[in-house]
Amino acid sequence: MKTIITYGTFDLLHIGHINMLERLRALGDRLIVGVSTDEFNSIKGKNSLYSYADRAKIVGALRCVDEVIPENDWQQKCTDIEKYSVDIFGIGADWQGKFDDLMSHCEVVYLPRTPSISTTNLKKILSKIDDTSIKKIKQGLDGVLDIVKALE
Ligand code: C2G
Repeated sequence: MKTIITYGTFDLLHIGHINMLERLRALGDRLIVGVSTDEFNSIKGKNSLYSYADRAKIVGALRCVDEVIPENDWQQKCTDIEKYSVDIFGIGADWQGKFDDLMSHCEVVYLPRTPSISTTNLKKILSKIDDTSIKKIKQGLDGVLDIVKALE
């Protein structure tokens, strides 16, 4: 039984997250995911749209995920690796080298990220749909409706 562990915020779950988790799961038999709590996210300078409870539930619902635990701080990785008898710690290459200190506890792998998708970009796109844009969209749709009515 080969156990893999990874950590992340996993807010607005997208294909990049899914690809990473599936690739990590394929390295062994059990994947444990530490989902960052809301308190830890503020320490990380991140403000997630979904609460910890929702993000943990969403990640836990994935077939490739066997167990979800809360990520409360940077230090817990060493104890988690011992506690869950972890063989491989894995994370995206955006953290390249940052967790090499864990190599004394288990194998450490950095996997390439999925290009051109991120929660930050999704949030930017979603935030663009402001009132002005909605008004413009409505005007456009009203115009189309007028044409359709004129054709009747
Ligand atoms: N990821 C990816 N491709 C993307 C976006 C994210 O492969 N396009 C991967 C990241 O590299 C990471 C995982 O998905 O391995 C989760 O990413 P985040 O939710 O952004 O997690 P992060 O805030 O980096 O938290 O202690 C470690 C931290 O908790 C990591």
